[in-house]
Amino acid sequence: MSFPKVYVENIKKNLLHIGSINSGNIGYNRLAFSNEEKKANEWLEEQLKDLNLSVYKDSIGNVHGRLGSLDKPAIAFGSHLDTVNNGGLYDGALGVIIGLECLRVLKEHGYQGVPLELISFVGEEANPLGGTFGSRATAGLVKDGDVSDVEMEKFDLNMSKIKEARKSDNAYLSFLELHIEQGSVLETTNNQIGIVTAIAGISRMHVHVIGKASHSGTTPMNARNDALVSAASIIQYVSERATKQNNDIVATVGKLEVFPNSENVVPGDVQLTIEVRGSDWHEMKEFEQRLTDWMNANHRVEIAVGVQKHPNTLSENVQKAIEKTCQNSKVNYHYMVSGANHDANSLTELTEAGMIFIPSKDGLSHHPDEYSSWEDIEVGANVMLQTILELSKKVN
Ligand code: HGY
Ligand code: MN
Ligand code: MN
Repeated sequence: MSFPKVYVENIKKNLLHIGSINSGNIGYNRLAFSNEEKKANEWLEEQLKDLNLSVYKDSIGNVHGRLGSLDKPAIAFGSHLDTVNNGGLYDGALGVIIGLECLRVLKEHGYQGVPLELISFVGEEANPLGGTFGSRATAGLVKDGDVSDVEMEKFDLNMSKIKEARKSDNAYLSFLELHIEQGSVLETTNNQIGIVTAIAGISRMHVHVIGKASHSGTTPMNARNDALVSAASIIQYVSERATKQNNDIVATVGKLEVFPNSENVVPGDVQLTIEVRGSDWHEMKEFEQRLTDWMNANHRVEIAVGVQKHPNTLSENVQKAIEKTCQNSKVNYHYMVSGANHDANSLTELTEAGMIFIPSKDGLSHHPDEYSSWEDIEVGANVMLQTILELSKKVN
């Protein structure tokens, strides 16, 4: 087979089309399980059918497009088409669109190797069922009791559909995800490709801060029990403690609700989520315990455990295949840990998973101004294409 290359104009056209499926006017909005996510995946199904590939949507909405036999293990690759609120054009969608272009090019070049399968996973971003939902279900990581029936029914889901989406341990030979870095390591080290060695763990605590609602005009300042003032000191403490850590732990309070949330009522209750990430689970748990002890000693709180995703190392074999491709293509690369979570993390449960990062301008992501250059995108897409071939050679 002659040396296949991607056609970056295709990637640009398709990515901008996906970006046009948008429910909002600030940034890109295709929330998990929204009509926009569904429409984007329906468009992808059409593109895959136009390539005469074997296409199907599984029982929870993940879209699969396969080049080659359906009854042999495949090399899989993909990402997600949902976004955060007011998100960027590239997060998730770039990996799916580049996977589509790789399938198109390889089919055009008469590829005859091991089966190749593109997967677009639903519900990767934070959502009531827990992020990386579609890939966790594929890997059998969504267990009975993880999600309430009420929440599942909101998205027309149930445990039997979730279990039906699970793939067997030998379904895939490997899984590869191309993604924007969403940080500034590649930019500051002047590299075009990141080879991901591990994905940080995520642990979330849902904290109910308890105060006492009262009239904002008649309650003296020294007689108040203001839940929002307590929440503010908790948020300050979380940020200060995380900053003082001498490890890679980061901690965020990105979601907060005030009750009754009225201008003339002293806040009685606050619901907030503390998210802790890091590459060492034991350090993360120690840090959380410190927060919990301090909150219990200084405020009235009820704490519920949220999403718990352990950090995972990625496959050495896949890392080496990406490295070999970069060396052959004379592209400078950098080994690195991912602070963001990805569907590849879920797939480590099922097969050898790896990730290719391309640079994010100013390290910005989950923001309308998220940007990666078409030059970096073309380099990344060709590294993805050649890595797929490198992995398929290892099998034949
Ligand atoms: O939260 C994450 O790390 C990913 O962007 N869903
Ligand atoms: Mn994201
Ligand atoms: Mn993503």
